[in-house]
Amino acid sequence: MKTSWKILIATLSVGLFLSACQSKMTGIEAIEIWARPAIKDGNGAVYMAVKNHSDQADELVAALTDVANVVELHKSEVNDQGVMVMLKQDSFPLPARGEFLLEPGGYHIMVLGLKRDLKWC
Ligand SMILES: [Cu+2]
Repeated sequence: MKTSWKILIATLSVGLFLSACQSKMTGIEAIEIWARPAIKDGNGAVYMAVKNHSDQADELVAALTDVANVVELHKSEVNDQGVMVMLKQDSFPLPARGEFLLEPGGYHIMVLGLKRDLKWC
């Protein structure tokens, strides 16, 4: 059965700590989670690898956090005028027994309206 996943991004009071929903029962795992430093009231991007250890394709449909007013799934790409743009996505595919990479210049979780600075831990 296909499940729609949401990633939870949490914070500690000092620096940035990210954790993600992980389920050994269903086999969805988020690893290597990181974000560039960003300032309060600004925007930031979160990157990670999402592994699907199960035999069925799945999808990531949302991300949740308490550090931003809005969280969106985005894809960066160069448009036909040669300008880098970010496009909101409805979901990210999680292929069976595969991995989906969120990385600079590609897919990412966009955090808009930061409630505090994001700092390196
Ligand atoms: Cu973005």
